[in-house]
Amino acid sequence: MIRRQIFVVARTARAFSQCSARRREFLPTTSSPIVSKLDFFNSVSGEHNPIPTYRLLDGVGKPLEGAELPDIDEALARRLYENMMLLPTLDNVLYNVQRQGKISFYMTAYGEEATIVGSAAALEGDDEVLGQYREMGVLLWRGFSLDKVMAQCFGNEEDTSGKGRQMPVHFGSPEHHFHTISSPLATQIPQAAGVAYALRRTPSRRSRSVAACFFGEGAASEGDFHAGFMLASTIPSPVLYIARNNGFAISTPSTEQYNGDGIASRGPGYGIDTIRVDGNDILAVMSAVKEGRRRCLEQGRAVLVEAMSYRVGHHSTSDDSFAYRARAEVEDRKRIDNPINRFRLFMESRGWWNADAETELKARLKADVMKSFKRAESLKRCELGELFTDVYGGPEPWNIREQREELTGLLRKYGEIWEPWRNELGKFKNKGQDLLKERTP
Ligand SMILES: Cc1ncc(C[n+]2csc(CCOP(=O)(O)OP(=O)(O)O)c2C)c(N)n1
Ligand SMILES: [Mg+2]
Repeated sequence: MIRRQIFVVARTARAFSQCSARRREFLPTTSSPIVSKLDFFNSVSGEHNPIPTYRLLDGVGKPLEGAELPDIDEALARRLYENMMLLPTLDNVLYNVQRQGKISFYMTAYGEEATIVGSAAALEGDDEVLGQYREMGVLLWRGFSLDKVMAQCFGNEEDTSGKGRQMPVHFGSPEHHFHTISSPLATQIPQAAGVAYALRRTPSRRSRSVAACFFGEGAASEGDFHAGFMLASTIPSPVLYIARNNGFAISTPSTEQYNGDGIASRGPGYGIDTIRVDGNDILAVMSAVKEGRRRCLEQGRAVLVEAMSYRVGHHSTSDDSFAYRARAEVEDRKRIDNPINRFRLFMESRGWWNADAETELKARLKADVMKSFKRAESLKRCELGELFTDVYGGPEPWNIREQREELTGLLRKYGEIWEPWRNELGKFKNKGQDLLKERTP
């Protein structure tokens, strides 16, 4: 008996010594090689430390040596460029409109035009998009009209996103497969994992559609980021995460948001194929998102694209970024690495663009935006009673009924006699009569 035990111990010891010598044995639940060197690590692999940034065009729009450009002809290039140019045109007008007090709030996408339009162009029109709030360009790419943009921001009677019940820039459109933006950060990340799972479970969409989820590097500090990535990692589904790393979360620079190598370094921790891309290079963004999308569908798994850019504008109209960053830094970034200029130079080098085309485009976009703005300004808000419709599916629940009845009671009391209420009611279609007409319960 004792001899037998000695034999077992000896055999185990021999196995251990062999395995550290050969370094090819594994513990039962991993494929981790055994090593005898005490070695902590802080990167996923030496080869990718730090994680490289994929780029195709240099700062003056010239293809890098060996760069494989995506399939692009003059028509597509013009479409990309026009869509990028539309964003600052809209932003300039709507930012000023907010300053005049005509809309309550606004957020610009200055500096992120290539990230947004390049991603939009690489997706299919019916891929489900879950955005954060700077992704209006995806909707515009899909044909969401300027009138609809204005209607949402003004919250007027033509607002199909939310009947004027949402803050500006909280767009949504089932027709354009664009899920309504919600203010609480990062909620879209686990939701996207769920949407992608639903796509996989739907025979007509399986292997055909992905859920594309945009989020900022600041939002990635939320617990929901990890919850979402965990879901996507363990319940495989075609979700394409696009992290817009623009250097800031309101006033917090990205250097204070993480101690690792950006957001990309987190992908491999969740077993997710990952790439970091120059977000100011529209062709690189297109290629990365296209390939990311292909992998999502081929493997039925999540993919992460981290697009590096710089938030040129203030965070929103509620922010003054010069309180926490130098004006000169912003001006430099705008000049040195401007995504729109980079692509224009590329187009010019191909003979696809010139100064006349630029002048014509700027005038046309400005005129289109101003026309929509003036129209939106002249429209009324929805009927006041719309405040209470379709908040939930099905019949009106008791809590909504109570709130509607309370407002109706207050309108009866103050609607006509108190000037601020009278003025406010004048902005609604039918001046609140739809509620007043209702019988008192
Ligand atoms: C849960 C939650 N916390 C805080 C906020 C306030 N907030 C709105 S935007 C923002 C910064 C987000 O930064 P980032 O994700 O990098 O997006 P960016 O604005 O740079 O596009 C914060 C803190 C919020 N909306 N929701
Ligand atoms: Mg940010």
